[in-house]
This record gives sequence, structure tokens and C-alpha cells, in this order.
Amino acid sequence: MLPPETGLDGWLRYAALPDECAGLRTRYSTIISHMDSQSSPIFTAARELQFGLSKILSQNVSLETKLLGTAASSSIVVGTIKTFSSTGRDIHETLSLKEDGYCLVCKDGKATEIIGQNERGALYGAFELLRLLSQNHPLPEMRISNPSAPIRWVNQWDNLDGSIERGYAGPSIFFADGYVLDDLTRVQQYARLLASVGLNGLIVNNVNSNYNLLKPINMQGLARIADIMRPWGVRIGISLNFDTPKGLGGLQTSDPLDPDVISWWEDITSELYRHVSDMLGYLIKANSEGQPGPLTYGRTLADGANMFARALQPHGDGVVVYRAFVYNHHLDESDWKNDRANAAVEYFDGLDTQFEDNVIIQIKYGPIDFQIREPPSPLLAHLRKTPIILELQVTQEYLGQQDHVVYLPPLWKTIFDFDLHIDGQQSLVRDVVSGQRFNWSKSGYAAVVNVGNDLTWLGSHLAMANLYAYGLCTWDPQQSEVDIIQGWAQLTFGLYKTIANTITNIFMTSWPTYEDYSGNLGIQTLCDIVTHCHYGPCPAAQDGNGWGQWTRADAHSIGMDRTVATGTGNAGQYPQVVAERFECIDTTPDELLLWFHHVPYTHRLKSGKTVIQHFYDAHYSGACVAQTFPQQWEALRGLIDDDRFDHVAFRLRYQAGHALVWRDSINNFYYAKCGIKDEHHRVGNHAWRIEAEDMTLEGYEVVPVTPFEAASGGKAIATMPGADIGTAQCTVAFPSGIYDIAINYYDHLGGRSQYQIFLNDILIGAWKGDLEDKLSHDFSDRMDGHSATRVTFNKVDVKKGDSLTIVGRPDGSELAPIDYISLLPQGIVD
Ligand code: GCW
Repeated sequence: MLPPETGLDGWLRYAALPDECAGLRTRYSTIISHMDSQSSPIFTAARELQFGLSKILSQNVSLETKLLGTAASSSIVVGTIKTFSSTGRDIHETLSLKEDGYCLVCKDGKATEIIGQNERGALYGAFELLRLLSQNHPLPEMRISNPSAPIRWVNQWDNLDGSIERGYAGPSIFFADGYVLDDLTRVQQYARLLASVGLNGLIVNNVNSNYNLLKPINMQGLARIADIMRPWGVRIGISLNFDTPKGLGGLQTSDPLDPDVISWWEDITSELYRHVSDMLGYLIKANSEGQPGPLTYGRTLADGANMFARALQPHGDGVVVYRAFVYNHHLDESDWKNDRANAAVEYFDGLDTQFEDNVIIQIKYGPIDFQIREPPSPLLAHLRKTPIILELQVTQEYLGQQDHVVYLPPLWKTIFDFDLHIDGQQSLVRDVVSGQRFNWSKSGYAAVVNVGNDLTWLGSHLAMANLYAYGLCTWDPQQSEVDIIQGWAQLTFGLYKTIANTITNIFMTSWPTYEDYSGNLGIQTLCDIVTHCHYGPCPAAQDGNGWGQWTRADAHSIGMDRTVATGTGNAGQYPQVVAERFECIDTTPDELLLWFHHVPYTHRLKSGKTVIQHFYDAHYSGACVAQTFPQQWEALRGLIDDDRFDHVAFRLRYQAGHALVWRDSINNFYYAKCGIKDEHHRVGNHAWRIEAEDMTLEGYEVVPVTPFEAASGGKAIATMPGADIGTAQCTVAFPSGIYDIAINYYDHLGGRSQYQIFLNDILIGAWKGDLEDKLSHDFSDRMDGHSATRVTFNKVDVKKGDSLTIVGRPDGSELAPIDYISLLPQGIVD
């Protein structure tokens, strides 16, 4: 049996190569580091190589620090262009290296050389060598590798109290109870993971920032974080609250043009640089979702950004990253012209030339908010002088919160590869972001990652693929997403072909599958945005509020009219070629139809299907594909350790059940709205289902569920007030046979109910409503689309006339709620 693994090392496990492979590799004797300072990434690289070789090849290699002209062929030499040239080495091959790039030279009969353009580059080259060895790949005679963009950062939305906004993996590894943690071991391990995939910056705290971060004791804490991350080439920056001068400084105002405010920020900035001499700078969320900002004081966004920019300028290369996520969340839906998607361009238009040189605008990939599918933000096409950072999410806020597997690079690529046709010229988003299109020297990527102190980092082993892929995509956005997964799967789980193939199959279908059952044709992820959970289905939540994530669904039609001719004009915010494509229904791709157009449910897509039939079909096929994930995963049993196998298997089974909850909720909701039947008679017809409310109840009562579509038939059962047990019984009316028995129930916060199911008097299964202890997503405290879930007992021999009984024991406010039972003949999904 393979030893259990926690996931803590992520893809850096350095599993030993099988003897027959390891025996054929070079025997290394010495690693020569050109630097001996503990804080130098070169020294880190050398130590990582020493550690990696001891594990991958079981070779004990000595580490020396010296500057030598020639080294033995069994050595690995690590340094920078500068250190190599100082040894007299002719470094002509490195001419094309860009910031953070590296040159890896593995010539037969010569020492292996890792030549970084800078110290970080040397570290990235060392990780590349270790990746190649771990995967037993041949080593290149010479590989020059450069990142696509200088900024490759992560953002953490960690709060000082230790919670993490949109984090699904436990509390913060940085903060607790208002302060920076004393023990920063996990921070160091995080820096190692980030560096291993070429990520070079981290914003440590939530963009909804707390001004106590700037208290002296926390500045000392920030210094400790920076010190721990520096040897890994990861620099830190912080998010600021615009009102800190008032809130912490005791000033009367935080007006960015007020001289006292300006000098307050200058002083604070100097103080911060005394603690963190290489600070990246500031990330600012202002005038967004209730946060204060320059508009609060009648100033422009540029006034606000420039105040910080000027405070940073005396201290080196610090930048202000100003988020474009500025919008009014009290928009009036009754006005057909209102559109949150217009906000960024409206707020930032005209400001392009007004920003100081060290201001960068951080733009979420889509115009709204990390939805399952969005077109690129139109603001990406509006800035020429001011560089940008493209904001992605690794944490799966709207995409299943790590409890549904969604491999994100295929989604990201729809943005990277999109041609914005700016000024009539080819302008791929990735070329704008890299700085190439407008000759920016500082631009790039940021992803909200939100790792927590769970040993898996993100709450699920599979979700780590997205962090790994994020690093590789920012290095080279054209890299094949399949190659990325295969590399990740091998490094994370081992070299068997079945592992890489199975994971590739699941991953490459995961995003389209999630789109199929969560929100089609550009309608957005139809999750609950009103309770802020952003998890389970609740299509009604999109409309009737000021958040502006509207679908405008009524009894006849659906979609946002974003055309210039009759709608919000959003299509017109794109450069002409793109604007014309989105303005016209015929040239708008089906997958974004409802993003740009309001159409009847009977509108025919290019596929020939109507919109409503596409909804029904996609939900059925998506939920069906999700059922195959746990089955496919079975192929890995015994090939990987049981702990990680079981952890993933449990989540994939959960996902398969929740995909059915999604399917039925969305289909029931739209069927109720438009009354158009499913051509295939599936929606509302469940031949193998027994509704709990139709069973004989004792201690249980029938209760309505809100939203109605989150329950089969709109109703469920819950134990009666005061009852400590309830039973629901029925007589099986289906033909005798072998059935999978699935029970749909609700598992919410407030208690851990217990359940048993009996066939006649024989116990065939028992379970607990304790998913809150096992899964990572945000839970609600009631019966709804978040809490609806399923447990299945396979292959039960059932006779017609048998008695089926569920016994539920409530706990706290969780009243052992049950929705329905399905008796599924083999091969039937419902
Ligand atoms: O979509 C919203 C999230 C908020 C987040 C905000 C943002 C940090 O639901 O939790 O706040 O985006 O990006 O600022």
C-alpha cells in the first residue's frame, strides 16, 4: 500500500523515480551556488536542487558556494548572467533572456548550468530542471525560457481576523485575531509553491481592507512575511482601505487632494518601506461594493490613484494597482439601459492619460464578475498609456467552490486568445496583457487564490491544478492546457499513464460540464447571489436587485440586450470589429447569445435548437457527464495513496449528486416560468422517484422549500418541532430488481442530523448530515440549492411490495430534511 499523503507538498513531492529510470540518469556530485546569502533565490535554488535530487534520484549531492570558471561534468552550477560572466564564462546564449527568464544548459560531458537573467530566473530554472527529472523527461541541451509578462502575482483575500473572503480551505496562513501569525511556516511553503511555477508577487490581504493592517505591530508582521518570501523571489504588496487617514490616522478627511492626507500617506509609505524595503506597492479597491474612494470626496479615480502613486515614487519601483471593479450595486433594473457591464469603461474612460507612470489598472477578465463564461472586459481595449493587470480567480467562487471539479485554463484561454481588434489591428488579450501591444514595461496577471491552512491548500487536491496552471499560463499563455494537466497529474499523483489520462479526461470536460449545468449561452452562473453564497442554484436571485447580474427572464424571453440599437450599448464599448459582431444576433456566438441579446425562449440557435430546449438538454447532458467522474476516478484506485484517492472520490460523488440538483433546479425554474415542455419529456417527469412528502410520515411533516425549484415537487419533509426522531415509510411499487437507491436530502449549517434507511427491517445504509465538516464550499443555514445533496447506496436487491423506511434524527436546527428517494435501475441517471 502506498503511504498516505496530505497534499501539503502539492506538485513538489519529488517522488522517487523507479530504480530502472533513476539508474540511467546522470550521477550528480556537487551543486555550485554562486551566492551564499540565505535570502538569495540562487542559494534557495541550490538548496532546492539538493533536496530534490535526494528524493527524486536518491542522490546525496554536496552544496558548495563559489564562483568558478569551469566545473566538473557532474556538477550543477546555479547563478545569474552577472555571476556567470564574472567567472569568465562566455554567456552569449543568454542574450535573449528577459526579466526573470533563465537558460538551462545540459550538455553531455559538461556541467549542467542554470543561468538566470536575475536571481529569480535562476530559481525558476532550478525548478524546471527538477520538473524534468521528476517526470523522467530527457534534459534539453539548451533551453531558453522567458515569462510572457513581468507581473505574475497572486492576490489573497485574507482578513486580519483570519477569515478569508471567498476562501474554501480553512483560515488564513497569514493572519489571526487582528495580527500577523507568529508561525509563518505555511507562508514559506506557499512561497515555494508559487516560485516553482514562476509567480513573483503576492498581495497579502483582502481588497476589502482593514486599516488596522497599518498599525506598527502589523507592519512588523508584514516585514516577517516579506523576509520569509524573499528567498523564493516572491515580493509582497498590500491592499489599502481608502479611508485609513480618517479611520486610523484620526484625520478629518481622506480626501486625496488634502495636503494632510497626502503627507499622512507619504509618512505611512516611508514607514512601510522601512519594514519591507522591496514592497511591490498597493492594491486599491475603491468606490466599489460600499468601499470608500476618491469619488466619496468628489475627486476622480485618477486623483485617488495618483495620491498613492506619488507617495510610492521616492521608494524605488513600487506601483499602485488600482482595480477597475468600480460599479454601483444599487442599479435600477427597471431601466432597460442600465448595465453593470458598462461601468468599468464609463468610470475609466478619459482617464488613460491622467495616471502617474506607476499606476496599473487591474481588470477582471469579464465585465461582471468571474462568471462561468463572459466576453473579455471591454476596458481591456480602452487603455493605451496605462498598463493593466488581468485579474483571474483560482479560488472557484462562482465555479463550484472547489467541491465541483472545474479545470480553469480552457476558460482563461477564451480570454487570452480573444482578438480585441484595437485600432483595427490584431490585439490578442494576451498580447495586450504582456505589454507587447502597447509597449508597456510593467503589466501582467493577478489571480485571487485564497489558499488556507487546510493541508490541501485549496480545500481539494484537484483544485491545486488551477494554481499550478495559473503559474504556467502566466509564464506562457499559449502553452497547451492538456500538457499542463498531464505534467501536474504526474508530479502530483505519479507517472502511471492511467493517472495522467484519467485526470486529463475529467479535467478537459470539467469546465464545459459545469457550464452545461450551471448557466448556458452566456446567461452567467445561475447561483444564489443574494445570500452571497455564490454556490448552489438559485436563478431567481440574479434579478430583482441592484447587483446588476441580471438575466431579465420573464415568461416569454430571456437575456440582456446589450446592443447599441435597442439595449444598454455595451456591445458598442468594444472596438468596431468586435462591436459589430456582438451587435448582431447572427454573428454573436451561441455561447454568448444571452450575454448580448434578449430573445424569446423559442429563438433558434445556430445549432437549430431553441434556447429553452438547449437549456434542458445541456442540463441533462452536463449532469450526465458529471456522473462519469467518480466512475473514471475509480481507475486510479491502488495507483495513488488511499487518502488522496478517497478525498477526491468523495468530492466527485458529491459533485455528481449536486449536478443533479443543479439540473433539476434550473430546468424546473425555467419550465415554471415559460411553460414550454421539454421535447424529450424529462423535465418534471421522474419515473423512478418517490417524493418524501408522499410517504407515510411519523414525526416528520411536509414543508415548503424556498426557492421552490430546489426541491423535487417544491416540497420536502422535516422532523416536527420537538420531535427527536422521524420516520418516512413507503411500499415499493416498482418491479423487483437490482437498484441503486439515491436519497436526496439537505445538509445545512445548524446541526448534523443522522439518517438510516431500511428495506423491510434490514438496515441498508446510514449517513450523517455533516458535509460542513467534509466539504469546502460556503454553506447556508436552510433547505435550498446550496444544501440540497444526495447519498447513494448501490446495487440493492429490491422486491415489489418491499417496505422502504427512512429514519431521521434531527440535530440542532437541522431537522433531518429529506426531499426524495430514487430507485434507479442500472444505467438510469435521475
Ligand atoms: O464578486 C465579488 C465578490 C466579493 C469580492 C468582490 C471583489 C473581495 O463576491 O467577495 O470582494 O467581488 O472582487 O472585490
